[in-house]
Amino acid sequence: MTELTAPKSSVTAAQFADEIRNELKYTQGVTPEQAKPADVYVATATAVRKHLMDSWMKTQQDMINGNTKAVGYLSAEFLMGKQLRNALLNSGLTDQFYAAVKDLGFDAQEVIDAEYEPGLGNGGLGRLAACFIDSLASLGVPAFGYGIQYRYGIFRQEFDEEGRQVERPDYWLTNEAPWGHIDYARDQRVSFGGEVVEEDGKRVWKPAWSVRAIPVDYMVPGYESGRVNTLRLWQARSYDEFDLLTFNKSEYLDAVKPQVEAENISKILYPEDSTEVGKELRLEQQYFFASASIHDAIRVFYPNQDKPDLTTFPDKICFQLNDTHPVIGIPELMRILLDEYGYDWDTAWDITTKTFNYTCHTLLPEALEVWPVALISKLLPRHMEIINKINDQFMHELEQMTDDEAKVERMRIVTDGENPSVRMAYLASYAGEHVNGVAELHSQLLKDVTLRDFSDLFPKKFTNVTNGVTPRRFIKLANPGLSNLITEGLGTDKWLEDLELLKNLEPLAQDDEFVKKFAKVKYDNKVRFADFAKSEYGFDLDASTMFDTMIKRLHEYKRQALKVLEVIATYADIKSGKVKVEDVTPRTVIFGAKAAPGYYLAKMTIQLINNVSKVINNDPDVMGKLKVVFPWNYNIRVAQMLIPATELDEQISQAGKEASGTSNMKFALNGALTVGTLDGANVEIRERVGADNFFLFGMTVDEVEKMYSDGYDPAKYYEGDPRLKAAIDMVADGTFSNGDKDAYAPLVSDWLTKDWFMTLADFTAYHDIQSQIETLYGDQLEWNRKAILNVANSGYFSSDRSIEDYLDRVWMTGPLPAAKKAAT
Ligand code: NBX
Repeated sequence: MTELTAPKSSVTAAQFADEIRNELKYTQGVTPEQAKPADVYVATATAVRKHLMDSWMKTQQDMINGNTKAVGYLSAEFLMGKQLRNALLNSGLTDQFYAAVKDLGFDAQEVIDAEYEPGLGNGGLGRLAACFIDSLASLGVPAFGYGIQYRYGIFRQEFDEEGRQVERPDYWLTNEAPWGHIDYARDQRVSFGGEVVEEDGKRVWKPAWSVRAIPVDYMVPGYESGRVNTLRLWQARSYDEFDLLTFNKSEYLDAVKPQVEAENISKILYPEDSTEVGKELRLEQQYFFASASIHDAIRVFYPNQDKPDLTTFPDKICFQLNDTHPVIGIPELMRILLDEYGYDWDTAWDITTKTFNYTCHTLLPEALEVWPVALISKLLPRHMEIINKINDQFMHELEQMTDDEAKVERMRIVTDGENPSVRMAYLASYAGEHVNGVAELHSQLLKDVTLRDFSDLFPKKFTNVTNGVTPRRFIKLANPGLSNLITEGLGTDKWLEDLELLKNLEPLAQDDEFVKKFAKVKYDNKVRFADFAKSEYGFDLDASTMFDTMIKRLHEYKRQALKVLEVIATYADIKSGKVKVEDVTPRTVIFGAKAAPGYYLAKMTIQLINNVSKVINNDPDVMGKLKVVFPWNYNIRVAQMLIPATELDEQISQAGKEASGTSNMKFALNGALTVGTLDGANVEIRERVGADNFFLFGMTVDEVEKMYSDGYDPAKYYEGDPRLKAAIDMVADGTFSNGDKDAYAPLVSDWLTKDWFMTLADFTAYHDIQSQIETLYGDQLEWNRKAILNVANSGYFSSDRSIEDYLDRVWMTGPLPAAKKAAT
């Protein structure tokens, strides 16, 4: 595959080959003849890091010495994807790499494949964090990403004989991981448990146990910016000594956690998405990285100062809370200021409330984190005192602001009653300077529904920042064919830094020659994916069929069930002769999804899709017309292959449930057409690409709300649409379970009696729009024109734009003075 010329480093291919040889010798201890692709990978990564070193150090110096406020992006997840090609691209060494590796006698793809993908995130939220740190560096904004270096990332998904999801541990650190640098000298102590005692009129926390937080630093090179930021992921290690000196209580043995367990804190990423578990270890993780990161920021910005003036802290850095996971950082900063630095409450509160901002990523009430007071008291007793005091202060303020007692009661951060708990979203909404949702509709619903009381009382806090994706990884690296065509069409590759330039492609949608070239790129990407799917999964895909893709976490609200029921109904139509096989547009339906291990119905849906796939793919009656595949273990690498190959993108969640979505942006930018509901960022995508170039269907938020309040009866829809009835009956009668009628009974029963996300109510509209899709697909020139218009009008969805919006609306800061690219 040819790579487009990257911004050039002055290093020649021959020099780069020498550098790789050098690393092979001095870090790997092998000759080029002995080396394996994995050695060349490590040697290359090491060489690239050295190229970035000067820029990295300069960026840190400028940040500390300058007057530009930095951003600390606190996130429990950073779903980075593989680093090598991205680092080469951003450091301008892509061409040199391909030439050098060839010169050394290696296959570049094998070297790239030697990198194990770090899966340190669940889905959209974690990937967004990765896109944001790429954009921060590319814009030259001084920033840290702060998170956890989990030993095990998101589980590796397999399917068993019966099509069920099986979770396997993802031990991503089995081999050398050259991108992370462990910095033992900049460790932090993080303490837990114990008690709070009164000493000289002061509250003093006597923790029971501590862990050592050790930073692992990853360089985050900006594209063409000359800036290299830091992603600092904390690893938990035990201290050798037992620091239990302060103990005098009888519960000593209970309260003291053996130090050997300390390392569990960073052992595993919780594989949850939108269902809260409330596990103690998870709270430990959250506090662990929040505490270490805040202390680290103080260390960085006030080097060698015993008594720094922390009233200037909000001028040095602001922390963005990526959902509620790091919200425990709020009472932690209060504690640091009060107990470690001796500030009075009001000063500490003033500093804290100027430092934090909160992004909410959900609309599902069950996904808003709530921690039992009992648990926080046990693990972080001093923090619980501080949270109680914040709550008291808040209640007092509220009483001054409103006479509505019910409202004051509703807004409690610490709930009353038998099992009191702390609502982390409320704590963040009160203490945070700004609160934002992740798409227009989502931010509006936060204001109108989820956080309404807060937005009524503090309207200025609330804002929107629509999500975005990095065009470097998701167009340039993922889709070299389209990248070349865009550059050819625009006559420049500046679009990689200013994605709104894509707008200038619009006239080319009317140029048949260009449209044909575009169609060819898409076709080649389909062939590329088919080859990949063959070698990786053993699938036989036909690139002349429509590639229709649904990739996202498996969740009821996302409604994978709607897609699979439509597939089954189409299958039934063909089988029964209702639809002539020659009238069917040949389609390959591709699913990618992981389900949380404890999410019963989601896992059953995976099993159903797999077995529908087995039946349909082996039925000669539909051969060549309909195929369903479910590549297991969907991850960033698969996304980078599949998104460019997709023609139809499914974004079919129930309106009012998907906060934003970000794959919808990646698809539009890669020239897929979307079939979607008016949900999340779909609304804005449709506005921009034009209603004619987007397949809209289904109920709106208002219609959904009305239906909930009128009373929803899914059985009515089952009875009312014969295709839907036929599809559900097939699931119930054992067609997809070797005659076992009970296999999917819980799913069928849920559809017919509950169907909380109204899949059945939207089914008929979904089918109707699919018919329109088939008609348009018959006219390839028209289809591809619309696809080009999607690309041309999606420039807004660059994460660079999202970051600009955060700078203007939330962080009130900007780039460092332009860096000269450090000599490479
Ligand atoms: O965040 C996702 C939303 O569902 C998407 O609509 C949105 O586009 C994306 C970025 O804003 N949320 C998400 O991915 N959540 C999680 O992964 C998650 C992880 C752990 C957890 C709860 C949610 N405990």
